[in-house]
Amino acid sequence: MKQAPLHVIDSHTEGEPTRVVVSGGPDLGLGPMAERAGIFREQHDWLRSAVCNEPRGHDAMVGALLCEPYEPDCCCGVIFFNNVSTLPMCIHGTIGLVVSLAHLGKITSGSHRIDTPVGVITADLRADGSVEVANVPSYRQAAGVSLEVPGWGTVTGDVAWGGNLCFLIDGQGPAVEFANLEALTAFAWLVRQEFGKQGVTGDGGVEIDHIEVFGPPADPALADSRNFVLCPGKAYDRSPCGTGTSAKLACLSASGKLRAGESWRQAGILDTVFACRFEDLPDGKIRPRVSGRAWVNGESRYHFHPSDPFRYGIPTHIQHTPSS
Ligand code: PYC
Repeated sequence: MKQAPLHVIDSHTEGEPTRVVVSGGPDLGLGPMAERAGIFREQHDWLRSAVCNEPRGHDAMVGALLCEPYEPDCCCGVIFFNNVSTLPMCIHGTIGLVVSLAHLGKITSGSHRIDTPVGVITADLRADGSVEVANVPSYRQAAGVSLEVPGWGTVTGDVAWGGNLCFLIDGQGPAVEFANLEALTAFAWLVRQEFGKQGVTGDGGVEIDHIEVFGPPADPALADSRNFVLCPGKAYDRSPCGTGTSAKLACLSASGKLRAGESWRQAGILDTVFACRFEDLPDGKIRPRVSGRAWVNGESRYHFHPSDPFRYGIPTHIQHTPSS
């Protein structure tokens, strides 16, 4: 059967790209978003690879498949994915999705509920174009987890859920500076591999696949902290990573360093900033609110010529075991 062209909108959120698949995607049924994400992973991985891998994409690309929602009162559903698999959640991608939907005239300023595989989130598109996302409940799963990392000795950090499962390291590893991108990537990848080798996972066997390294901000007047975040496909997040920042807020809350309603400005490695706060939830978790800006910067139709050997992308060499 001939594959229909895909219509995609490109944007970047504080530097990190999002590619929204607006139409032409596969029929995943009308079940809950987690079920549809499973069908997408198992039966339609070609779309993920066609959108995120070369020659159309690159390792940092995050895709967002626009779907009909399952949950009532949502404006849409979404499945996020990257160069290696699906992502349970993506905040920079949500900000990119909202700005893309506004660009298409599908939504206007105001509050919008969005259905995702890990729960309903709310995105507020403000008059100034910025977007605040109220994320899924986030929490610290473990504090002071240590592991031996070759060449670095004992590395200690916290494990926290912010829509993706993150390991947060503060003050160890290479200095968090743009000039150290390669060293930071090598360090974070070693940490990630060590978790794999030692079989250390989060609650329910979920893979710890976002590694974050924190350091002081370039300018304390503009941010409270600067991070480097290595995503599951070995690409660093160009933005401050919204799920990683949600995990950070959960750790700050758990250690009593930040209280509900207080502001946290998280800079990423490009010194772009997410402005954040959180609410306490009755079960001890928090609801992070992360705001940032995105810009639409492209729009395409993808064609799939049967003679093109790379119409479904060049498979990545990065090894990854999807856990959700
Ligand atoms: O902003 O949550 C995020 C994110 C996850 C992976 C890349 N960006």
